[in-house]
Amino acid sequence: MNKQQTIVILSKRELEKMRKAGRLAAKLLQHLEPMVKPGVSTLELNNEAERWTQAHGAKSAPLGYKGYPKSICTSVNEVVCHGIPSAKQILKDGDIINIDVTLIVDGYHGDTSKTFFVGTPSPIAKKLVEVTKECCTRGIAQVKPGARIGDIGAAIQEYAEAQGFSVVRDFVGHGISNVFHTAPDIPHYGTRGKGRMLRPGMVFTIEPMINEGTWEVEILADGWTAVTRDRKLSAQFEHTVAVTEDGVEILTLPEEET
Ligand code: EYF
Ligand code: CO
Repeated sequence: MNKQQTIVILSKRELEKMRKAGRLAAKLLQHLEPMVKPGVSTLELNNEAERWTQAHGAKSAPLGYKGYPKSICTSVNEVVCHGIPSAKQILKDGDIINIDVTLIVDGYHGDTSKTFFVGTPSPIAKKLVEVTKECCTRGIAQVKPGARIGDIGAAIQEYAEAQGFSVVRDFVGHGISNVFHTAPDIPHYGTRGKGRMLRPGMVFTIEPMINEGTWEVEILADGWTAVTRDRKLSAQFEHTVAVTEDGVEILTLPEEET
């Protein structure tokens, strides 16, 4: 029989630490955005992210995590996730790039990502990125006490597929706190009313990866980089969220909401 995994409920003190980590991670994405231009290498983005993180007294969670070699993930065009920054990868007009950052502040993690346009996007790239952002928003809107994890995935899948796109199955959102990845898994596809019930104090990421073509992925020979099997475009947005007494709090926004 499958034993249910424990989902940790964070204390008020822990939630305050998650807010600090989430806000700093969001500010790092804001800081990197003006650098996203044709001619910039993904290694330059990585190095600036690492410099800024250290200057703000934080730590990059991906660096060394399970052996990952860099501080951020930079996933360009057909790369679904975990693209490794490289001096050889120079951004060009029309590319899309997801930058995924996770910072550790006072022991707690803030995990967020956005997909940016490099110069002027093609019509299909523009639509894919806009739909993926809306998928993330619709997933977050499902979060409240008493809702089920399946409600999140169903909302994302319904919208993505209605727009003619597909939802990646192999990578999911995750619980997050003083550890980077923990229970529960948050699939970005699914059935309403299914899965574990959400309770105040649960914290997890919602990070849909939406593909232009097939949902299937392959891992490149480097052992890290996930790409679409048909090499068509993929986009992603991610927030870290907390279930509150009456709904949801997005922890990875750049400023405190009043
Ligand atoms: C061994 C890594 C491990 N994993 C997840 C390690 O949740 C994330 N982003 O939202 C996330 C980010 C990173 C990450 C960065 C590095 N890793 C990557 C790929 C395979 C793998 O298996
Ligand atoms: Co994540």
